[in-house]
Amino acid sequence: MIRSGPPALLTGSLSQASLLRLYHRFRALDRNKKGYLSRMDLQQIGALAVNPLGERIIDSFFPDGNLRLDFPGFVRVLAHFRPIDDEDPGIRDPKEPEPLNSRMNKLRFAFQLYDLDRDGKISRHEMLQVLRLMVGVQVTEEQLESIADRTVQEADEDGDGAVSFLEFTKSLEKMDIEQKMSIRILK
Ligand SMILES: [Ca+2]
Ligand SMILES: [Ca+2]
Repeated sequence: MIRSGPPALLTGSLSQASLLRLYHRFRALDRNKKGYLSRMDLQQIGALAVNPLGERIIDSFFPDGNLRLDFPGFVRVLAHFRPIDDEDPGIRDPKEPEPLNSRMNKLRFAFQLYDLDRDGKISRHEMLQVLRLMVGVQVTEEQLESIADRTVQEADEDGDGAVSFLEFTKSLEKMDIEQKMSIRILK
């Protein structure tokens, strides 16, 4: 018997076809056919395994200490990583919510990977923790600390010693965040 498509849910701007592909991906990752994904299931995703922030990104699939990721949750988080459609004319109904893969939402998502205690600011300590994940072992702790200091100082416009979301967006303005946050999770 052939099981039909994914359960009905609010899909935003996702097409039926990409939703179906996501559903197949979800079922393939669900190794024991549990009906949900665990952390271990997500750790099989190659793009996450090689991403220095992979574990942190996996955390974002499991808000509030949940251990189970259902299909709607999977779609919601993955939407952040979808490349922005080049053909998107950029004109949309203002009543429509902003698409999850918009630049602003990608920035917000990136920001919360740094902001561990969720106080709305990236402290020097939080910056240091992310850098530690991202750079190789050949860098000494002292070098890391000075990189963290410099990164925070460069972004910190109001001089409170931490990076607010606004400061974060400004310092990344020239970076191609869309490119960097578009992780191929679909094969
Ligand atoms: Ca913080
Ligand atoms: Ca600041």
